[in-house]
Amino acid sequence: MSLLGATTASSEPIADSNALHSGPCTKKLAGRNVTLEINPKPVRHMNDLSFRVTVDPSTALPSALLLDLSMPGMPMGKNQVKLAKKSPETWEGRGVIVRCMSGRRLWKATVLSSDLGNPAFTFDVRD
Ligand SMILES: [Cu+2]
Repeated sequence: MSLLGATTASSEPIADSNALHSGPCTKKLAGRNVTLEINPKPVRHMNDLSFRVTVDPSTALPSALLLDLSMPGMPMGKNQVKLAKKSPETWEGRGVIVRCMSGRRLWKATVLSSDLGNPAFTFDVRD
C-alpha cells in the first residue's frame, strides 16, 4: 500500500518551530534561554544530523545532556542523542531521524533535563 499523497489529519499537532529550518529556535524555561539548532538544513529524514543545544545561563548543568527524539502521539521506538558539552554554554551530538511509515513528518526534540524544565521543540522533517 502506498502512503504517497496521504492527507494530513486536521487533528494532527502542528510544528511550533519550523524556524528550525532557517535558524536556531529558542525557548524560555526555568529562567533560562534554551536554544536548539539542527544542521544541515532543511532537516531531512535518514540524514546524519548535528544537534546543538545552547543554554543561557548555563550554570550547574552536567557535562552531557540527552536529547529525546519522538513523534507526538505515536510510538516510534527510543531515539536519544547524547549531547556532549563543547563550550561553557553549548552541548552537541549527532543522530538520525527515521522516516515514518505513516507519512507523518512532525517530530519533537526534548532536552531531558529537569533542571531546564525538559524543553521540547517540534518541527517538520522534510523528505
Ligand atoms: Cu511515526
